[in-house]
Amino acid sequence: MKLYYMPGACSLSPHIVLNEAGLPFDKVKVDGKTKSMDGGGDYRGVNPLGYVPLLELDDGTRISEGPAIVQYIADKVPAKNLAPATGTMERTKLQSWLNFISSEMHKGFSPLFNPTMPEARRRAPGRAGGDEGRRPAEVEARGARDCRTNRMAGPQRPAFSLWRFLSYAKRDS
Ligand SMILES: N[C@@H](CCC(=O)N[C@@H](CS)C(=O)NCC(=O)O)C(=O)O
Repeated sequence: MKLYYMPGACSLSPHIVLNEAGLPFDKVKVDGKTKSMDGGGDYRGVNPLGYVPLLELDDGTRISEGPAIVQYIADKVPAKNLAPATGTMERTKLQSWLNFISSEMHKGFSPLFNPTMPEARRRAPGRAGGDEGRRPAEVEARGARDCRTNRMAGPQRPAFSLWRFLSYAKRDS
């Protein structure tokens, strides 16, 4: 398997999961600006959308989208108990969190870190009727509840969603 990644990007999430899985993998560093790959070549030839992460299997199959990649890896090593079994409510809960983080957080908030975004746009109210302000506290409470009830986290079952969240705060190298 081969993981295409950019330092400081959300590709850290599958990077961590691959390490937790203990599966052998190669990694290819992609330059975020030029899209050139370490070792040569244009990454857009691998993923025409130009973004990471992307996992390439040994048979050449390419999987994009972080939530799909981390679940694929977890399902390769069920004995590691990295994710709840497919078809269970616990798995559905995990998918709910992964989707929330990808759509509401990642794509919702990352534009705010774009230095070229005009200040007025940055401060413009959203269309959620003022709900944005109270969402962080509500989400935090829900996360704590899910962790307490061991729906998706526990000593043997690190929370993917937490990994995914942390990938926005940490850096690969
Ligand atoms: N929907 C994709 C989004 C991936 C994504 O936005 N990756 C960012 C890094 S965090 C990226 O590669 N950005 C460079 C670009 O879009 O050109 C996923 O969830 O995996």
